[in-house]
Order: sequence, then structure tokens, then C-alpha cells
Amino acid sequence: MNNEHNRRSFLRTASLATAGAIVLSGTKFVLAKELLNEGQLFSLAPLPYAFNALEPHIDAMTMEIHHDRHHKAYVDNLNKAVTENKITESLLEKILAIVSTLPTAVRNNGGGHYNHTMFWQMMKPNGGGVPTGKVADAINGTFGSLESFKTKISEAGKTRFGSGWAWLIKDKDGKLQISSTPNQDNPLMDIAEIKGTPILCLDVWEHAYYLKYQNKRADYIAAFWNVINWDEVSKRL
Ligand code: MN3
Repeated sequence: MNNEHNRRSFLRTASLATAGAIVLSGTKFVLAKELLNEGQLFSLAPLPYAFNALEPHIDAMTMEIHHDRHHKAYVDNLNKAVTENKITESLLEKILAIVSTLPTAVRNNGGGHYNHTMFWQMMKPNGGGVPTGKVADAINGTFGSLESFKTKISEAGKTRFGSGWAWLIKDKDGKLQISSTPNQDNPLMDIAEIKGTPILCLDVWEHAYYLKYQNKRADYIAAFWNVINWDEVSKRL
């Protein structure tokens, strides 16, 4: 399938979508620019806590570079890609669901923006500890114990070759599953091997840990459990 074929398929999808949900055509570039002027493109939210708030587990310099440079670059490049490709859909989830029909820049940077926005929420100062209530019940019910669950997510992160993410997702049958994705792919994408709603995510790119942990990804993953935000996991469950 060539790009032109993919583009035509996408246009058909677009025309079937709810009016105004997706606008993509050669004549709609002006609309994309209008949205840009109105500030309707994607934006980088501030980190919800101070850069040093996760010390000593995740260091301040890593957090600052990770948020202000890496995440910002995904947002800037996503905006460039949606403008160049005349995509005015503002719901990132909808874009990710048809990402196989779109240019690679949308996949990489749309995923990068979605994943990092979620990842900042996955951690909090004085996080960690053990989950209670429905999270504890769901984890114990599916994985047997918290320790077994943590081991499985950690393995998914440790064994992801190169760069990527580990996930806890809820699949279409409501079943919890652990998966991992390469690069900035995520379980909302139509190209994902295992699809579902993201409940928990863990960034295992080197930029997430190299300054403090160098090549010791396992140590970084162990530290993540000391800052995990179980309230956020609960909200997403
Ligand atoms: Mn990252």
C-alpha cells in the first residue's frame, strides 16, 4: 500500500467521521492555520510538580530535560506534522486510532506527546507504597499479587530492546494485560500488537534514566515503584 492509497483511505474515513471531527483535504490548509492562530494545536502542559519533587528516585535534571526538551520536541514536531498534513482533529486519541494511515511523524510525535503526558501523571512526590481498594483487587485478581504484577511490568520494561514503553492496559473485554511497545508507539494505536486503554505506563527510553542510572535500566525501574501514583492508576482503571 502506498502513501497515496493510505491518504485516500484516510480521506474516506474522514468523510464518514462526525462533522468537524476530522478535517483533511488539500483545500483545508487555511483551517489548520486558523486553528494554529486560535491556539488549538497541541500544547505542553507544565509538569504537575517541581523538577526535584521525585528526588532521590528520579533526579531533577533528568525531569527538566525530559519534560522541557524531549516532551516539548514531541509537541512541536506533532504540531508541525498535523499542520503540514492538514490534520485538524484535536483529539489525539482519534488520531492515534488511525495512525497507520498517517505519516510516520504523526505516529512518533503523537505517541510521544500522549505517552509523556500520561507518564508525568503516573508519578508523584511521596508516591509509591501499596495500592488499595479496586486497584489492589484488580491486581491481585489478575496477577495473583502486587509483587508478581510489579515483576511482570518490570520484565516488560527491562526486555524491551532499544527504546520503548511498558504498559498495563485494559483490553476490549475489560481484562487487564501487560504489554510493551517500541519507540513512541502505544496501545491506542491501530498498529499496536496488543490494543487497549492505557492504565499505567513506564518510559524505558535511555533519556528517562541515563543521567542518574547510566546503563542500569533495572535500577531505574525499581526506583519508579517508589514514586508511582496509585491514585492515578485507580482513576484510569
Ligand atoms: Mn521519554
